[in-house]
Amino acid sequence: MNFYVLTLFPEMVMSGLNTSIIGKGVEKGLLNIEAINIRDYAGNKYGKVDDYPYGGGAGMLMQPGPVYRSYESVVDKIASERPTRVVYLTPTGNVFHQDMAKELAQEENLIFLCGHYEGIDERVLDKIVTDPVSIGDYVLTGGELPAMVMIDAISRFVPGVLKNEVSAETESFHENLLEYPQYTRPEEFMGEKVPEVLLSGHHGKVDAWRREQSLLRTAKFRPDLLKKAELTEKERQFIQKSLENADK
Ligand code: 6GU
Repeated sequence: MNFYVLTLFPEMVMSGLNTSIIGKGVEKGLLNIEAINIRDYAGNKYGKVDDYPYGGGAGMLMQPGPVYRSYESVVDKIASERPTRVVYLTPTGNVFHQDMAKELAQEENLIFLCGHYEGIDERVLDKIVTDPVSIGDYVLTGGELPAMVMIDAISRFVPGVLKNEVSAETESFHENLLEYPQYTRPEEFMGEKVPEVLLSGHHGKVDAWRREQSLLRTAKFRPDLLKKAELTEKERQFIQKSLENADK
């Protein structure tokens, strides 16, 4: 899968994605990440890419020309029949989530556009952006970190990137339930023992305990997710009972 990031800070994007599992994915040739410096398409000898907003107001805006030319350079390079989706990182976009990561991972090529200053001239956004995306309700100084967050989450769904393929699915947001707690050695840490059932070697009991823990955690920390989760009647009753006991 190819990721093309249009940015004023290419080193930031590249240095953040060359380590750990994503870096391995690049080494293995499963992922290709390229940062394109919008400033290289400034079209003037000063590398100036921003200007004052018409109508006044605080700060500077990125001009449409350099953004469009950097985009064109990528489109020419991809030379695909199919139009390539362009993700614009903006706090006013649709909020990113796991299903969106999974869906975007089906694409062969993705372009990310990172804004800076107070934003980007609307006309170029209208021309090229297909997917405006936010990573949550807070404001960041630029789109680079959100682009890196998205590339990480999407890459986990590219076959071969994760060692253990099942873990792309059986993780924190699978089936809209939070992940159960996990333990490794030592058996006792600062007086706290690993739950007995995990040492029992009884897989059926371990699975049942983990499922219960997922249900309890989700009910406690993310009750909003439970509405979307597929639960048996028995499981719904189990949650109801445990919530009643917690109130006492
Ligand atoms: Cl995608 N960009 C910026 N600048 N701030 C954000 C964001 C994106 N998502 C949340 N805050």
